[in-house]
This record gives sequence, structure tokens and C-alpha cells, in this order.
Amino acid sequence: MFYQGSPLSVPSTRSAEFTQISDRIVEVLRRRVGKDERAAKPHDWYTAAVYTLRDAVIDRWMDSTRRTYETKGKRVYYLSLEFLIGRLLRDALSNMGMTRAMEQALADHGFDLATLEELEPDAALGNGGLGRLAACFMESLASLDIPAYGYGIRYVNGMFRQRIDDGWQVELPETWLAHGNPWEFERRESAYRIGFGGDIVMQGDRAQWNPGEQVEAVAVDTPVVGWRGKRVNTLRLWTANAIDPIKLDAFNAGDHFAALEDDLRASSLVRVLYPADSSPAGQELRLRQEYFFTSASIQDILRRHVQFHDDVRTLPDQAAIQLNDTHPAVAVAELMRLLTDVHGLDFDEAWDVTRRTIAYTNHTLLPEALESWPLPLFERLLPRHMQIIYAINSRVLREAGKAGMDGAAIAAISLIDEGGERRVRMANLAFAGAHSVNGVAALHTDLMKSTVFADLHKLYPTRINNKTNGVTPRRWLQQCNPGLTAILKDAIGDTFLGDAAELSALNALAGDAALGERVAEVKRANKVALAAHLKDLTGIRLDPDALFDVQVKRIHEYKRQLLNLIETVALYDQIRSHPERNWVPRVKIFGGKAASSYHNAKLIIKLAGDIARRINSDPSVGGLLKVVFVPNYNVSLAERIIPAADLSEQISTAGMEASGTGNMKFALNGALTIGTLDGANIEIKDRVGDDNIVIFGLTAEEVAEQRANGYNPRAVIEGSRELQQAVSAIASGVFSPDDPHRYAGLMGGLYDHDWFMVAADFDSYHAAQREVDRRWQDQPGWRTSAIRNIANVGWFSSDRTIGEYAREIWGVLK
Ligand code: B1H
Repeated sequence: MFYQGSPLSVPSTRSAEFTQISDRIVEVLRRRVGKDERAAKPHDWYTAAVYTLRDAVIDRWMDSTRRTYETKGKRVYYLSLEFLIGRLLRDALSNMGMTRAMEQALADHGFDLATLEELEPDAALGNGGLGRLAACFMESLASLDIPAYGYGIRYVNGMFRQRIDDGWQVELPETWLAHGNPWEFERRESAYRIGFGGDIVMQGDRAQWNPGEQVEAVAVDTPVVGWRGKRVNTLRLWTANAIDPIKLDAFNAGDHFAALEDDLRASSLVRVLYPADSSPAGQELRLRQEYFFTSASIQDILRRHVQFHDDVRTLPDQAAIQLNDTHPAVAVAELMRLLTDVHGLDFDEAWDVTRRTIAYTNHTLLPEALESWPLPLFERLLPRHMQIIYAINSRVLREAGKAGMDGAAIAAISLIDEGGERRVRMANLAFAGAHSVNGVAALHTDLMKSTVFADLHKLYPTRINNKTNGVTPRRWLQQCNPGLTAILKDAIGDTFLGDAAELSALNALAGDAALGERVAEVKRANKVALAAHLKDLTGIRLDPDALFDVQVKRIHEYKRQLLNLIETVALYDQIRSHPERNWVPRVKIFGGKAASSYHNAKLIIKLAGDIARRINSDPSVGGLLKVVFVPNYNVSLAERIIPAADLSEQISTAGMEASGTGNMKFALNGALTIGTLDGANIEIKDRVGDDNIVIFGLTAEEVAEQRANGYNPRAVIEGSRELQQAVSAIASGVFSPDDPHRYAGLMGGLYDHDWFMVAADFDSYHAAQREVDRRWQDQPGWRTSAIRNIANVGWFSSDRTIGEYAREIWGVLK
């Protein structure tokens, strides 16, 4: 595995930088890792490589910080309970422009950079799209030279590791910190007290909150390097300490557990990421996590402000706070509390400062995903915040009354849900306390205005705005697909890495056969590499000349992996009935994690495995169809899979996927999309053109209409031969002979309600897949389409997105 002792080919021209790095690594290995060259294990070399690079990063980091202090510039604060960063070594090397030099230096010592990169654990402090968006945004903020901090939690256990046992998902803890984390810096001096519970006493007209419990939040910083190392920003993640880590009296009395109780309580706060994507956990510990990191962040922001400006009233000129969904929405009440109770502003002044500082991004309209907390729980944990929320609510409802709003509208606007058990609505709190409320794709933003936030939108008609998501082209093109990047550089120069809109220059070359062939060669090489990797992971052999059809994302019924699986079964039936037809060989790749308590999602994973086993071992399909479920889908796997995809499955029920970001990454790597008119798919279609994407299914409007007018899935299923056969095969146990009833309930749900319109869209999807086959059979046409995709999705760079936030929400760019 390692080329120990036998150096890789070292180029004859040794750059000064390379020699310097080569010597530095040995020095670092000895002095900071504490190993000499002979005793060092690969992991020690990896650590030494990171430290060596980090030294260069730190210089830029301090530079950036100094510049911000000197220019007294406004800072952006991105508050997010999730940062799905993945690995950092390749990203930081590449953005620092040190990849080549590090490669050569390591080769000098007999190591292969790519192999060492694999030793870095994935920092998976996020569930899916929302967390990965935060990571792309951090990179773009640094690349655009915007002074910014990300604030979140340093979870000891991030997203769980998925193992597939007998086809079933098993969740195992991911211990990404087991071997230490060479990227982080603990800042003991940046520590804050976070309170819970207790009571409130009035001191004159100022309230004083006396919490019943306290923990200490301590900052742990990670540098975030921008493109070309222009700026290095800080990702500040909070960890928790007990104020009294050990109660010696209890310990001495022999009660060792009681002595350590506070310590345990503190560490449980930051122990684990809630693994629920698109649906809040609703447990007390989750609310504690939310308040813990939000309070620490707001205290840190205010401390930084008053250090240089004596008046907290100027905060909106110096700070823009962006709330990534409602998870940090308590920031509205926390900032109000600190401004009034601690800094002595009156309510109106504090409200003005708060609203001008805070902005909120909504990421989902799924009703079950809108966070709300039982009022008694909220009041017990955060009694002062509850008072403040009542005060905000009375103000907002007075404004609604003045605007002539009636009972139903008032009830919808209220920060308190009064239907049934009373609950605090975090989305309404965030909306009320923000000057900007944005959606993440055009359709999603329209739906915000017409559905969930309709009444708030009427009351505050200028607040909602759209910021279509984006992804960083550094990680999602340059780093994950160096082969394609090299070709593009040859064709159009390298400015597209800093300005992805420049990719449009490829449009002039879309029909160029030579370019098409080179792009296809790289795609094939990426498929060969992925096939080898998947052979190792799953034992399944894949044909790199088949069409690689990929659906990787969280498993959720609205994302409709089930639609894809049922269509796979239908295709399987047809291949067997008509082996004489000219079928396009396909590889169906699935991957994704299910929330631990999401029964149907877990069953869908099992179904994928059952279908795969049956089809892959059936000689009658003759290699025309292969199905694979890739275990433990994560950022690093995405970086291998996406560059190797021919077809990108973006098939959510229209109106339900707020944006999607995987859709952008696939298109950027030359895959064609098969998708519904949902989320950012619509904007992708508008940019790549109808000929270069395959759209099917109901529109969001039609979905709403069908649901309103009594949709009858049973009739639809019975009216479609293909669908009916596939569904009844699955339901009757054809794919689960060991447990024939395993899928009876799952399929029964389709007949009975089919909330996600799988049946309604099936025929259209099936036809769209045959359209994909036809396009694939015209390889030159397919290649042109692939190039058109790459050429026209530069707009979906997170640099563009962040530019819009910066100009239109934060006021930090001209
Ligand atoms: C998205 C979430 C989410 N929307 C609750 N909402 C969570 C909600 O732990 N929780 O409680 C976690 C995550 N995630 C996704 O955000 C959308 O579904 C995607 O469509 C979108 O692209 C992404 C980024 O905006």
C-alpha cells in the first residue's frame, strides 16, 4: 500500500518550495509529532503533512484577521447547527496552491499524497444538504475575501457511520476525533457561561435571570482557506465544560458518579449530532444544544463588538448574523436579552438593533420539519427568553391587528401555536426577528410566500427574498475531478475556478467532437476508478461502459428512492420479457443514510439490497442491469461517485425539495439530470436548456391540485400495467422470499394514500427513462449535452450565492 523505502518518481526539477517542504515535514515529524523517520507510521506522516501545511495557513489566517481589525470591516456570522465539511487536507492544499509541492515532498519520503489523504477522517458534523451548504458557504466567504465566522457545535460524534448488515442499516458511532484533530485550536480564553432554568428577579425595570444550571462554552477554531489563499476565515465550534468538573465533597464521600455528574451533563451537550434530516428531533437535549451554541455565539459577537465600539447600538453596522434554518432561532430572544438585561437598552431600541442584525434562511416547508417546542419545556429551560418571546409576540400581533388582520391570520402569525398543546414556533420567531427571510431556490421562495408564511408575508411584504443555493467549484469540480478540470483548463483557461460563470465559454465548443471525446475519456476513467472502489466495498463488479445512473442523498420518502426502485423492477421485467430489444446497459447506484427512527426509510434501504441481490444474480439480464447500494454515503464518497455519474436522479415530489445541491454537483461534472420540476432543478433546466435535461412528472401546482381534489392512487396503479406488475411483485415477496410480507405494508401505503405521488408520476418517469436510453444511444449527442451542462451551471457556484447574500442581505460587498 505504501511505497516505503522506494521513493516514487521524483521529478528532476526540484522547486525550492518543494525542498523546503520536504525538510519541514521531517522537522515537524520529529518536533511536533514526536517520531523519527524510521519509527513514523503513515498516520504520523499524514499529521506531519497537515502541520506543515497548517503553518503556511496560519500566516494567512493572522493576516486576514489583522486586515479585518484594521479596516474595522463588517463581519458576517453564519450560525449553523451543522457543518458537513468532509476532509480538509486536499481542499486546503489546493486553495493554498501547494498540492504539487506537497505531492513531491511526500514522494521524496516514499509516500503518496492520495494515500495519505485517505487517512483523514471525514468531519461529518451535518446530516445532508443543509450542513454541506454551510461548508460550501464558508469556503466561498473566504474565497470572496469576506470577513466571516462560522459558529456551530464541535460534536464528538458526528453523523453516524452506516453499516449494512444483511441488507439492514445499522448505525455506529463515528469517532472522527479518535486520533486527534490537527486542524483545530482550542481557545480557552474565549469561554462563556451558558445558563438554563432558574428564575427571574426584577431590579427596578431591568430583569435579572438567575439560571439554575450553568455550563461553560469553550471555542475551538478551525481555519477555512479561500481560493488562492486570499483569506483564511474561522470556523468556531463550541465545546462544553462543567464549571465544577468534579465535586470533591461527593467524591471524598465515595459517591464517584455524583462527583462527576456536571462533567457528564456538559459533555453530553456536545456529544452527538442529531441524525434527523428534514425533521426535528424535538427532545430536550436538542433544545439545549440549540441554546448552548447560539448563546455562546451571540455573546462572542457582542464581546467582539464592544471591544472596539463602545455602543451596542452600532451592532448592525458591524455584524450580520445569518441563521441557518431555525435551529439557532433562539438567537432573536438571546440578543434581545443581552441588549436589554445586560447592556441596558430599552425594548424598542433592542428590537431595532436585533432586527437589523439578524437574517434567517428557511430550508424546508415540510410541515413535520418546522421546529416548535412545547411551551412548558421552553419556559422551564429558558424562562427569561419565554418572557421576551411573549413581549415580541404582543408587538407583532398588535402590528397585525393595526394592519386589519383577522382571527385566522393572527393565529397563523402568532409565535405561539395555540391549536392543541401550546408550542413556541421557531420559524415565526425567526421571521419576526429578522430583516431578511430567504428561501433557497425560486420555487421554494414562491411557496414560502403562498403557503407556510402567507400571513407573515402579507404583514411584512418585503422581507421574503430568494437566494438560490450553490456549491463550491473548488471541491466539487477541481478537487474531486482533476481529470475533467485539466481538460477544461486546456479548452478555456483556468479563470473558471475563481469565477465559475466563465465555464460558459465552453458553449462555443459544445459540438466539438474532439473535446467531447476527451470529456468522455475522463468520465470513463472516473467510472473505472469508482467501479474498482465499489468492488472493494460491496464485492459487486460493474461494467464501466454501462450508463451509471446515480441516486445518492438522504433516504426520505419525498426524495422518492422508491420510485426509482420500482422503475428498476419494471425495467428488469421488461429486459427479461424482451431480451431481443436494444437495451442500454445500466448500473443503478444508490446510497444514503436513513434517520435512525425512520421506519420506511430503513425499509427502502433493505428493498434496494433485496432488489440488487435478485437482479445481480439473474443470468437472464445478461449484465444489462446491475444494482448497487453503496454503504455509508458521505462527503468523501460523494467526491468519488459524482465525477463518475452519467445520470443524476433528482426525482422528488414537486414542491417538496426546497432546492437540492447534489443536482448542481452532478451537472457540474457532466452528468445529465433526470428530474421533476422541483427545487433548483427548475433553474438548472432553464440554464442548461430543455434538450440537455430530462424532465418528467407533475408540477408542484398539479401535485397540490391532485391532493386537494382527491387523488386515487389505487386507480392509477391499476391503470398502469408496468407499475401494477412491479408493485405487486415487490408486495408479494418476489424480492424477499425469506420474508414474503416484508414489503406488503410499504406497497400498501402506495395503494392507500401515496402521499408522495409515486404512482401518479410513475408512467411519466418510466417514459423519461426510455428517453434517457434513446439519448445515450446517440453518444455524440450525449457528449454535447454533457458539455452543455458543464458550460451552463457555473451560475450555481456558491460564490454567486454568497455574492447575493453579501450585497442584498448583509451589505458587505458593493
Ligand atoms: C434541508 C433540512 C433539515 N432542509 C431539519 N431542511 C434538520 C431540517 O436536524 N434537523 O432537525 C436537519 C436538516 N435540510 C435541506 O437543505 C433541503 O431539504 C434541501 O432541499 C436543500 O438543498 C438543503 C440546503 O438548502
